[in-house]
Amino acid sequence: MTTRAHEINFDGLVGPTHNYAGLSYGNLASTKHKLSISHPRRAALEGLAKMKFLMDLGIRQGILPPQERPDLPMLRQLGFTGTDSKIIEMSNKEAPALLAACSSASSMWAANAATVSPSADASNTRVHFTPANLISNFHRSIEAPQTAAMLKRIFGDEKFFVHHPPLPGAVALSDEGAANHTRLGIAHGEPGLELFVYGRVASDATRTGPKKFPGRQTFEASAAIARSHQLNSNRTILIPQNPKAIDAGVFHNDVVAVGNLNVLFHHELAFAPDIAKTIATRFQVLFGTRLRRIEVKEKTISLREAVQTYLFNSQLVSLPNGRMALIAPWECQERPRVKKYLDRLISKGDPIAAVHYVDVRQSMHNGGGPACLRLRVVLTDGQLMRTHPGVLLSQSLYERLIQWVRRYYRETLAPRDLADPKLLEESRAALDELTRILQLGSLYDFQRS
Ligand code: SUG
Repeated sequence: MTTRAHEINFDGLVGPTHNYAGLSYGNLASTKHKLSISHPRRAALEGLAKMKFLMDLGIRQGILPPQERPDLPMLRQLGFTGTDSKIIEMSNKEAPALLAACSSASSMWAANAATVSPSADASNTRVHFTPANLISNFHRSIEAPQTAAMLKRIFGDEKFFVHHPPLPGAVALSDEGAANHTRLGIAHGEPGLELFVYGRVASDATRTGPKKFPGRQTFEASAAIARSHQLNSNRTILIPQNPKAIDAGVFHNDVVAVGNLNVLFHHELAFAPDIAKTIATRFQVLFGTRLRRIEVKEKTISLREAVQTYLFNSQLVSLPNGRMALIAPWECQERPRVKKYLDRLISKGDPIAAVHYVDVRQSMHNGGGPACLRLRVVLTDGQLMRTHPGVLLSQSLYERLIQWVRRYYRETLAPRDLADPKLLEESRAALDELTRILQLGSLYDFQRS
């Protein structure tokens, strides 16, 4: 008998310090918008509107709270002393890049929070979580400890959930979480086929990699996670990313590919040549049915246009009626060629029945589309019962969160505002209130000290 399971998207709620600091080399949008003025309130409302849209489609939706920013404990660890205001002042004066990194709201991109394997895939039949170490960028590497604590709080029951520590913070084990991980199969509750895509092999310096931008995910990191999640090696494929894609600004594989159940939607240059066919063959052998592979040729939509529109960073979701829909970034309908492609794709009605465009432009300006904002967690009914209910979206929670954002978030944030000690106070007040709304208890360091 099939175990009933649901894929739940847990979206990272955008934090009050959302800003454009140009922190991510190889992420073209982040570089382009460096030092422009951000709109934290709009960003958070856009994110919430996307969550509500999915909920209204009948898809379960979860929320991951933002992290404590600016990260005062980290600034202290970096040698700044004195009162909180003094620390902000001195770090702004002596090391503004560190203050910007410690103020980033980057935990919103929950696809990078962790890699999650459903219990159906793990030999010990528990759900496995490995928070990503995110060591490729300092501002992201500081997310791991808070992510680990938060996931343990939400998925606390050890009988159902296994929490691995983030991989060691070494260049050879650089891990960017579920952004480089896709799961295919025939039903969410059945054993699947897990794809891990890596950008470089740390132990093989002779291998031809990207020339311009760094590959963030290593083979070694992906392999370690597949091992500790107790996955069946026959149902796991480690896949090299195409170096051309990385050099075109594809720092995570989810910018050029997205999969759901028996559908894999990807750009021709997403993977190293012929890999997509290998995936299809393995799928056929394992499930006795054909993988519906939608490959978009470079001549139809170039990598450049894929990166500009984040077409493949759409969420590919199963609707309650069994059909699939694509939740695409707004930017896709602004590009006639991409819009035309999508119109044609859905006119067939199968395997993708509809496209819905969502406006997450504040996040997009930092290189984060709809799929970057969510962490997919497959849970059975029993596991869902053991998940902290306070973070599951409902109409009333949505309305409370809208009010909360309107009350605490600034309209705009200029780069110089990161030096304003009031921003720290406001952010703490907001997060303190949020932990009450989500019934999370004292989650943050400042609530305990
Ligand atoms: O890691 N941007 C994020 C975007 C992450 C997108 N996630 C996925 N593709 N899954 C990153 O590059 C920019 C922050 C700044 O520049 O202020 C940033 O961190």
